[in-house]
Amino acid sequence: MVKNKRKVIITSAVTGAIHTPSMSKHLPVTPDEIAEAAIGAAKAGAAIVHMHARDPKDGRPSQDPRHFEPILEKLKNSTDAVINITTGGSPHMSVEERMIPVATFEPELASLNMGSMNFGLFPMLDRFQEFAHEWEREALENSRDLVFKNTFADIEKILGIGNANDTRFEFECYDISHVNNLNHFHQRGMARGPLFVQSVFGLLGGIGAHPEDLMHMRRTADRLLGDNYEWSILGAGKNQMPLATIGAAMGSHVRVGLEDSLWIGPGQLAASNAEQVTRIRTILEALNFEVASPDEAREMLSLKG
Ligand code: KMH
Ligand code: ZN
Repeated sequence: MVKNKRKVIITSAVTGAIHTPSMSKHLPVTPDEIAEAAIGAAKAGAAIVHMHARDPKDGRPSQDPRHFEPILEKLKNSTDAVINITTGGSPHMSVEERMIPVATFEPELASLNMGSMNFGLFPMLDRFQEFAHEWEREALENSRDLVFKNTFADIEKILGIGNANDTRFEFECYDISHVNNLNHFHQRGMARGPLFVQSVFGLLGGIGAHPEDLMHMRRTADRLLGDNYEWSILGAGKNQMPLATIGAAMGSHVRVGLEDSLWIGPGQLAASNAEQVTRIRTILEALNFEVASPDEAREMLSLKG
């Protein structure tokens, strides 16, 4: 008897707000580039595309709906991938600014950061020194004194918008306490299952990226959330492929993309988001998993479609 293979959801986070244009010529910046990158990732096997926008003038992260609109328009006409819009924006923005695109476009899925943390981007100054725009260096320098603020009130506000519009969430947990916070909102009926838990490893200010960290996150989520969650893994930088592989072998979904890592190998920039999706897809298929389609992801996560 042939057994069904487990379906794994690949998310591609195509541009984000952490990396800056001078770090990689492959980082999509204009609406056209961002849309094309997401379409390429979806063609390569990503069921979900996690979207940020940038100001095409200088590549600065932007939550202005006018910067999202052409991207979303193009995506709707070219792919049925699930669109996941950020509420994280950039850690330098206020929560009010960060919520605007999700309130405006009412997507199927949105990110939600489950706690406050330090967000240390300054170590990237060791690797990158040449910047075309002064804001890039400033963003890295200023991160020495940066708190990524996600208070309980902030989380409640964002949950309120999502629940009013039937937008579900990718709950981003950068540390163990964030899983506790998610459990709190789940117990109160504000975070609705199946919970899509994105465990984030290897950011300075969050949990580390050792397999023991991953095990601890998994055990905590199992203990607190039981059968109510779908688990996904995101490793920052060089941790991207190794942690996605370990997580997938243990039953997780995976997230890749230039938002989380600019690399495809040591010292080798990824040429595109699609390249990272293809790499993880090859690994997943070698592990005898199947890649979930967008509709399969919708069903697993109970999205509105
Ligand atoms: N850059 C990721 C580690 C968000 O968009 O809400 C976090 C992120 C935040 O994806
Ligand atoms: Zn993001």
